[in-house]
Amino acid sequence: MNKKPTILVIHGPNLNMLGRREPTWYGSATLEEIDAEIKEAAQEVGMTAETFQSNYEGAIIEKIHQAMETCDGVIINPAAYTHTSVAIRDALLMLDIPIIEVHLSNIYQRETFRHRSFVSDVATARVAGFGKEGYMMAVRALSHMVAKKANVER
Ligand code: CA2
Repeated sequence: MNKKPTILVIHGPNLNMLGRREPTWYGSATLEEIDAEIKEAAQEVGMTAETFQSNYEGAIIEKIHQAMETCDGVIINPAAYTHTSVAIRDALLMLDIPIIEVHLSNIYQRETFRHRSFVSDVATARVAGFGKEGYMMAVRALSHMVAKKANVER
């Protein structure tokens, strides 16, 4: 029997504080609640989701390296590293699986420094401004992308 596709969901710095501060931009759900919803959404479309959060750039990069061997797709909210990290961009460039960039807030309604993303042109697609629903949308979109890729490779 074929193994279920596995996706990795990466949350960048400070997202472990969700639900505790700044609900106007980021909503009131905690990261634990969002992760539980992501896993449920993945199950519903026949995939397994692993979730990971780190406040450290190097830890995120190492997780992306691991995904090269183990995952069929990646969802990433690089948080503030979106706007600064060439290193995370370079790590994502090594992947040949679909990547979806997610932001809780609409970064274009915010300060100009948030408008630049080092990840967007490396990602397959981007979701921004839908709050935590953006992750669920990304999971469903990724399931279509993964299925399409599997058909092509067969
Ligand atoms: O909208 C998003 O998802 C962001 O990636 C969130 C980042 C921000 O730097 C990006 O520009 C847009 C910030 C995450 C900070 O998370 C917090 C969570 C709770 C309380 C305070 C910050």
